[in-house]
Amino acid sequence: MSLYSEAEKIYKALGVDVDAAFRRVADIPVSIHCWQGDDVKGFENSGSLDGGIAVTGNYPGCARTPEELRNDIDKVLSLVPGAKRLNVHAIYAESDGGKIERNNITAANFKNWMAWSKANNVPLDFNPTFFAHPMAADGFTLSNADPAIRKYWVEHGIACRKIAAEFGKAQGGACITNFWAPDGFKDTPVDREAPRARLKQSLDEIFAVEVDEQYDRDALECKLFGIGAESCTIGSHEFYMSYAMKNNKMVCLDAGHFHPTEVISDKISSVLLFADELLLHVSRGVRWDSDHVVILNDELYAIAQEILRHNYDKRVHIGLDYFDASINRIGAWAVGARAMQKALLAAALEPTQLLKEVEAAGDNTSRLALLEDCKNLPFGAMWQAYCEYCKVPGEGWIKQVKDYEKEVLSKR
Ligand code: RNT
Ligand code: ZN
Repeated sequence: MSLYSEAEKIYKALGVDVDAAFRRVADIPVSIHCWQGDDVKGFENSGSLDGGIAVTGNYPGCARTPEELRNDIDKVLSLVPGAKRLNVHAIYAESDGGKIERNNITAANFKNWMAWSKANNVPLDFNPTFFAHPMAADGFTLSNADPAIRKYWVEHGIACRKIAAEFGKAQGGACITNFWAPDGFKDTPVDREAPRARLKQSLDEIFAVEVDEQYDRDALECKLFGIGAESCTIGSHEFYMSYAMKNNKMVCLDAGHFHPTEVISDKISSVLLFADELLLHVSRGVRWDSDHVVILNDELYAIAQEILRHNYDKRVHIGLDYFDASINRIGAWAVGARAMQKALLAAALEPTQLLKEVEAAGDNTSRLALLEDCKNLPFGAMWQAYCEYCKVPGEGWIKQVKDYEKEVLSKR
């Protein structure tokens, strides 16, 4: 008797259909972020990373060109089970030698990404880039008091939605476009209202341009604070939640963008009682929004449980958002994406029906006991089998990363 069939019996006794769980999880797309591969640099050479986010480490082998980055992504995708999407930022625009102006970019600047998407059958998501640019030097973009600067960023937002719609058309399904702007004050402002009014005005101007919903859907990402913008973030939780609800947009909840004791897993069911869809940035903050590699911790389990227990498979869009340059970037990427898959699989293999029954009966003792016993289920055998089902390596996958490091990364 194999480890797998023993394990399957144990799950079956709890009322869990393992085959159905594999099929279900393999069908939930996870949008893998392109920016783990090159430390959020992009191809513009217009300035170093800012906006209150930071990448630390200088592990050798960073992708230097679009081709290198796409090759690295191919490697990562080969190590991650389940349905995948690729999340691209506007700074990953390519030009044929000319200078890229963010307010003027078009789908032509992403034709190589679109060709890659088609060839690999991996749909694209998109993000305007409101940071790492001379026009963002004072820390204010869409809420800037200077009308010329604000106009530039509004034009960027409009250009990005048009590009996203082209992606959507080409891939036959909506591209999710996520708006995050770093705007905020280092020290206590006197007027918190005016910049927020300008941000609202900018978003109104951006979304006033008709873009087919079938091809582009927009999300708005709030944040508590950023480095250098500790005292007041213009795009706060209340700001974007209100804006999104009123204007029929999605909110994006980033796991690192709230108070350290606050968790996004608890927010999902609240948001989805009022909105059709929601975007997540699955990340791991260590003491601050440090964007550490996602690992299988309590909060990751909880996020996956919330999605699966309430059958939000199609209403929650899962995006990854972390960047670590202190270790092999491909390994970092794959660890995080595989952890997301593990959490989804564990949630799909949970005896949810049983748990709901004891809860409904008011038997909180059994609920606690069962939840604890679930931690002893033979998940390892299931993970290995799920990886085989998805034709990706289970145990021992890191060897492939090490080989790639030797053959490819170390020669850069
Ligand atoms: C920053 C936000 C944002 C970025 C990416 C690169 O705090 O989380 O989503 O990480 O757009
Ligand atoms: Zn994010």
